Amino acid sequence: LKPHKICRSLAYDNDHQRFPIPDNRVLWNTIFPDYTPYEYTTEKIQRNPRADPADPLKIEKFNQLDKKIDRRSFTGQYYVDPKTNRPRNPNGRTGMTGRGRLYYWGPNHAGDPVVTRWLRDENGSIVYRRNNARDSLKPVLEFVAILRQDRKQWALPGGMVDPGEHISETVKREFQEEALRDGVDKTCIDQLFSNGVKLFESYVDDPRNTDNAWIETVAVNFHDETGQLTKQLHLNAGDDAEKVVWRSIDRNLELYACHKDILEIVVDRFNAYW
Ligand code: RP5
Ligand code: MG
Ligand code: MG
Repeated sequence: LKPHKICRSLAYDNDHQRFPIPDNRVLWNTIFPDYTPYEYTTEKIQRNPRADPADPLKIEKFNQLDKKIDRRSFTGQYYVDPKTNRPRNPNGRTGMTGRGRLYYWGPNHAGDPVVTRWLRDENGSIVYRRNNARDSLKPVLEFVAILRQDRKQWALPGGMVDPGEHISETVKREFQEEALRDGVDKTCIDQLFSNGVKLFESYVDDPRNTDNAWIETVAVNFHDETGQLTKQLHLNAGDDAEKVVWRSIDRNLELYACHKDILEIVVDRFNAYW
């Protein structure tokens, strides 16, 4: 695990400040006697019947599949405080306790669809680029990106796994909600989403993470080799997406959370330009 950084940046929902943590005090096994994190769970989460109860002592199945809620972590067994029954963020301190805006104590599972095709010129030929004269020319990939309403950052059109939902359903549903606003050619989308390749499953350095609640994601790649399938897609931003576009992939992208790391994996998969 890379040490998290984004979920230590101070402001949470503008007026809630995390306790500042120096880089060498992030891990739980470093001593930090002055550490007094800010406790925060939004009112909305506290009132939401689909979110976890306010008191984690009511939850018996951390680190297990709890009916329809998967409380297991990709990082392995996480620590749960025996007194409070609060799970502890496996990646270290965040300066905030409680759940912030997250539904569940412990891991909150998400899915990220990485829909790709080759970047083509007006004639339909694949575009090749190189970073410098010594590199070989490599084909350029593009992916479907959304502009997140909450942070005004470009991102993958991902979302949280619904209770009981399989990840393959999550990525397809979220893509339709955020990138197609549900109005689509169904056969085209079914075909595109019929063979996904898992790229990554991991803890995410998401700005909403706290010491007791965090996001983990599975990123799945759906690649349209000929570009014929995605030609028929009418991108249309919906739900928490403000815009949706095809964006070419390279090392200069600046994306939400760990989404750039995910794209680097897809670039490796196709030996594409970066
Ligand atoms: C990120 O938050 C995940 O990688 C996923 O893209 C997203 C899920 O949250 P919402 O889009 O539902 O807010 O950490
Ligand atoms: Mg969504
Ligand atoms: Mg989303």
